[in-house]
Amino acid sequence: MAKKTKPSRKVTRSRSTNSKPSASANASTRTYEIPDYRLERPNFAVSQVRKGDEVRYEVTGDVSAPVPPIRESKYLTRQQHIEIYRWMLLNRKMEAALENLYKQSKVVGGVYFGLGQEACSCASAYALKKDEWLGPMIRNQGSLLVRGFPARDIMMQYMAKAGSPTKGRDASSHFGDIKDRNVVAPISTLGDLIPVLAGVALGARLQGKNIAVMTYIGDGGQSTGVTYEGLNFAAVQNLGLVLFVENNLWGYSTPSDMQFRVKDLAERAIAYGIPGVIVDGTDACQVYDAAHEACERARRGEGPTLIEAKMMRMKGHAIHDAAEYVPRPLFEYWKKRDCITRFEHYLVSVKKWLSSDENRKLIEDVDRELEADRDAAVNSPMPAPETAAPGAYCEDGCHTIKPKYAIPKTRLGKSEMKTSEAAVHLK
Ligand SMILES: Cc1ncc(C[n+]2csc(CCOP(=O)(O)OP(=O)(O)O)c2C)c(N)n1
Ligand SMILES: [Mg+2]
Repeated sequence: MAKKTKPSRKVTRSRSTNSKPSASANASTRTYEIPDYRLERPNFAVSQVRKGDEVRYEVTGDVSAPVPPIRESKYLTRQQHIEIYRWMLLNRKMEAALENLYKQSKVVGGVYFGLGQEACSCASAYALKKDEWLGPMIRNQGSLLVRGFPARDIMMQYMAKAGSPTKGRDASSHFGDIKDRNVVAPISTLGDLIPVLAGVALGARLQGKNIAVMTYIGDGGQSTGVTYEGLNFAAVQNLGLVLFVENNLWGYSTPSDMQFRVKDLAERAIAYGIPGVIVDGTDACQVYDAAHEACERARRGEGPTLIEAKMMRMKGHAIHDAAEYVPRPLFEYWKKRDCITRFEHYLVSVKKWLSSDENRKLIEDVDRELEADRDAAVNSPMPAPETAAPGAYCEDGCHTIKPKYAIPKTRLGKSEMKTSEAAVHLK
């Protein structure tokens, strides 16, 4: 069951052997522990209020609590803290650049942001070794950076450029790299990455290796059936899956209080028979330490871990969504808990591992890298139309896939069908 460590929450479940009330004397009680590493436990709820035709959300509870400090990491060196901080900065600044590119009509499609979630994306992926595997979701662009994708690749992908990872065939996040960086492309169908990553761990096991594989699911996405199926499979097979449940309080416009009844999503771990842990997703040290411990379990062949990272989606679902439905006090509460500002303060003022001068240079260095990448991405060519088909299903050139465009068979010979009205003919 869940590991016994100090900062934990007890979950008690009574089991009656008989459904009649009188059987309560025979009831036995089991206690499970969910380690909760947060240094504060926010105490508020979001509820739906209807007034006539209008539906809005209200937040009740204490939103004025003081901002918690960063929890000291048990594992990270000074240099590693600074590296994670740099990834987080790059993650945020890249997304700000993408927002501008979108406003300049250079982006094809939408843009998804992980604003406020950079600590979770970057510090989690940082815990993986080079030969281990990651399956990011749309908000985990920071994880992609940590795994070695340059910001240029991500920006080119959003602009559907010829040099992007999918060579312009996809305009947002559906790309990975199964050759060098061990990154499985995100799957939009929520939860489907979980069995895929479990399968990667199983594949490694069949080759005689226990490795850690990591993926993410949101507070909304964890309600899907495939989340249960994938995690249950990993649990019974003892596969080294590290599942981050990113509880950012919203699934589109649905608050998590209307998505599930358990107090903490980490409690779900009890029902899978695996450890569940709660961390503050805005604290890079907590995220890293929990990820590291889960990866170490995975490497020892001890099976999966569910880590619930609590934080807040600081923008709408995607760029088209202004998040008007989110109560303002909630944004204000989480803005004070910004993962980058707090980590910067920790490194510069608390630990004094970065002088103000070094910090400024580091920020300038990130800006320079990003600007160079953005300019290269903007100035790179769009794909030629004839490159659309080859390589969509296999490596470029290894198979020839003949286009099957023709006039539908059923209508062949009927004089009213013009060539311009031809539809795709599937044999
Ligand atoms: C199986 C499935 N159902 C619905 C959707 C549509 N959809 C895409 S994102 C989203 C909300 C996801 O919320 P959450 O899991 O909390 O992730 P977040 O956006 O907060 O990161 C929904 C419903 C989908 N992609 N897949
Ligand atoms: Mg969510």
